[in-house]
Amino acid sequence: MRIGLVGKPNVGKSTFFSAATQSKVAIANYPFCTIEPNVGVAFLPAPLPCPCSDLRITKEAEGRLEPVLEIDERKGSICQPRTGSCIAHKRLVPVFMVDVAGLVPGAHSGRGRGNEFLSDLARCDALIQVVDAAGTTDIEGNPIGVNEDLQACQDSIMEEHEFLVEELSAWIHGIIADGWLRGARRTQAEGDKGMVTFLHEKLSGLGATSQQVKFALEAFRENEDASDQPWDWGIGLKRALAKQLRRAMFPIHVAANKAELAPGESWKVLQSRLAEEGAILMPTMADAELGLRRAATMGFIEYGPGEIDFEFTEQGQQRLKSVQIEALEKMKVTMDGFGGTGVSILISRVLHESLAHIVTYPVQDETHWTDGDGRILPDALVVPDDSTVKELAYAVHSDLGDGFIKAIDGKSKRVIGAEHELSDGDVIKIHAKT
Ligand SMILES: Nc1nc2c(ncn2[C@@H]2O[C@H](COP(=O)(O)OP(=O)(O)OP(=O)(O)O)[C@@H](O)[C@H]2O)c(=O)[nH]1
Ligand SMILES: [Mg+2]
Repeated sequence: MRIGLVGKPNVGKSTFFSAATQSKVAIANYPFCTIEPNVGVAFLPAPLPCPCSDLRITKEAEGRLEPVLEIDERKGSICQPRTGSCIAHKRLVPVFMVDVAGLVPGAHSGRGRGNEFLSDLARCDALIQVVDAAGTTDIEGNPIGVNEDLQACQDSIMEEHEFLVEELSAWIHGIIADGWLRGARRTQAEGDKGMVTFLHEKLSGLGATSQQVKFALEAFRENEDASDQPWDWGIGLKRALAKQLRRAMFPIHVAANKAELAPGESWKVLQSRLAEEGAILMPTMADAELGLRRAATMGFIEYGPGEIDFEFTEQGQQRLKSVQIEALEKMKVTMDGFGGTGVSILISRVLHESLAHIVTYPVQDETHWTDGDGRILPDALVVPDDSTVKELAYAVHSDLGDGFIKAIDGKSKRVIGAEHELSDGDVIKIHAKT
């Protein structure tokens, strides 16, 4: 799964990215600080317990493992994740994040980083738009100080969101309008089925699936009076189609960032409008999240992603300066008001509520659930919930997909075929020609 962070310049995209992925990137209070996209991995808890809990039960029953001890730091987990971690069978799984350059009006026609920016977003399963909830920047990202006027903040958030939606639609429109006549004529014998094929071909480079295209065309048909033949459609209809394609291909959720500076709940209006479309908006404080994660890494506080509070460690109490402690104490109060910094919770909600997905565990040995080196359940892969075994094979490695012979379900030990649909928490051994 891949989530793109978008928005106008200087709103906190890189800060959000850095906090979520624990990677160092350039952050500064001026527009276009980021030019080349940053790609990183955020680790989120899997919805179901890690299969190492089943493995523990079996091993204990066979007398090969002692019951969990009080002092066990991993609280019973016995898997050996190559990336992420697992404590008390709560497995953290990878979700890819992309942080791109700021988007300015007219990007689809080449302004700012233009089309290149837009292609950085291709292949994202969902987008999180970071908006400036406190109106501290103009539409091009230049600092203008905190805006004390709630109405003005509310309006600027709406404007930011609408312009992103418009830019993405205009971009998609540009792609489908290119060669439209020829394409539309070519598919005329097949009706809408041919249209889906044509649009899918055009948009597959952006990661569109034929399912998404089909869905968009249906929504377009429901909303528009397009009784003419497609080659006669004017710009209005093509734009309306592009709008539906944008919705299907790039669902947009919103982080109302710098929330602690906002003069009130400036995001409420946009939040309720997005809720009607099934999109999520949460107030966030990316800067605070980044600071807390750093303090936790240095051992000054105890804080985990998504938690709504933190505690000072003994080392923190001894080594932090009093101004630092004061600042953190203040943050505690703010976090209490918002229910945390919002960063991890927003990503988790986007993953769980909007991207239908499951977590699967490929292994080499279906009996012991290990890889070639004896590591227990080394990998956890997040894949769409309708994925087949063969698609999983491709997700692991293209060679495994190309040479696919059969797979074995590690739980039931049954042989399963290429088209078998996977379930959440499956442990799978793939046999392939090498
Ligand atoms: N007050 C406040 N400031 C924040 C927050 N998040 C980020 N910032 C500040 O906003 C400024 C811009 O942050 P960046 O992360 O560089 O913004 P960006 O959107 O990546 O900017 P570009 O790469 O230029 O498009 C920096 O000064 C950050 O410290 C927040 O939650 N609250
Ligand atoms: Mg940036």
